[in-house]
Amino acid sequence: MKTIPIFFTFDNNYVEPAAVAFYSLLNKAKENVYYEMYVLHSDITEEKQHLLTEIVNKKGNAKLTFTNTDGFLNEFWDNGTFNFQSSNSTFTADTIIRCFGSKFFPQYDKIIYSDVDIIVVDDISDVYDIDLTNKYIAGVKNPFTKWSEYELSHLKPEHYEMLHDKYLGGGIWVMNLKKIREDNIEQRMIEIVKDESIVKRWNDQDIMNISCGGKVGFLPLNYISYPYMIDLLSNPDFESDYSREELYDSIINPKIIHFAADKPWNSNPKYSNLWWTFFHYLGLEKTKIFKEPECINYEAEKFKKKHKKYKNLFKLFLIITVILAIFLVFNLIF
Ligand SMILES: [Mn+2]
Repeated sequence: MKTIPIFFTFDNNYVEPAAVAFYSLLNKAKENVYYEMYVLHSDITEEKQHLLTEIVNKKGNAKLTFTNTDGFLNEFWDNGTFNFQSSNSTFTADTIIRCFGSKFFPQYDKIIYSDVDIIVVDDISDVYDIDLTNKYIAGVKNPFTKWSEYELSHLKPEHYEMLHDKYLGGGIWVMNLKKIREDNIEQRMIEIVKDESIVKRWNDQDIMNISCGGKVGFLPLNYISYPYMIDLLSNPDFESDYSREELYDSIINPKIIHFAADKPWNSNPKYSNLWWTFFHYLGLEKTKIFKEPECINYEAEKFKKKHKKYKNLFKLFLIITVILAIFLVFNLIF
């Protein structure tokens, strides 16, 4: 049996997406894989914790533990030194807690961190074996830095110089907790959190990338398959650090679908139908983060309409047949 620790950080609003993520992860896990799952949070209710535990227990190949981190980093929030320059309105303290896995998991030398705006569509246990010698972390390189200047334009020149071709995106990280502790990277992270001159446009990603100083490893792009990559590939001007082969492979052989931009619960990105299928299968209920009423039903509605059209045609055919039959019988008798 291969036991793999993995942790997540989200708040009470993200329990339903997390339920989909958890179930999809365990559903695709190989038979010899067991996940030690951890949630770092500050406000998830007992009821919602129970809901997630039930879903994890359903598959039986994992154990789920909740850790309340309330208060951690508060000093940086309350006195306003945290530089809140974020394009992401749902960004909370729970977002940067994920950088501090080394603090919360002293029992592990290595751990996986994963977002919950995902669907796992293949076994991902292999990522845990990546060689992290002399590296603090491994993740998927941001594939858009060549294409869009905005991705890294907020970095200081020295940070840009150091990171422009190795800036890790979010979604999934394998963290070398041992080396992070040995080299006291936590302290560096806190300094970056405090430093107002460092713009944290991508929050946790900026903190992690800058503090690790480019000592990072890379996972294949199919560990973070972006739903909108299909459209980008049809644009002849699109360029990326990833090869054409890798870009296409992320769509053809995805392991994790990452709804990095639009989310299925408040928009309609590609693969929304798959996400909603998990949602309904697990008997989940919509909460206040759900903006779009029923993204899933676009196709279903089309099918219904088509079906109705044929039903009406069939009715018409029946009526004509009956009239013809009456007419025939009438003619035969008289
Ligand atoms: Mn995400």
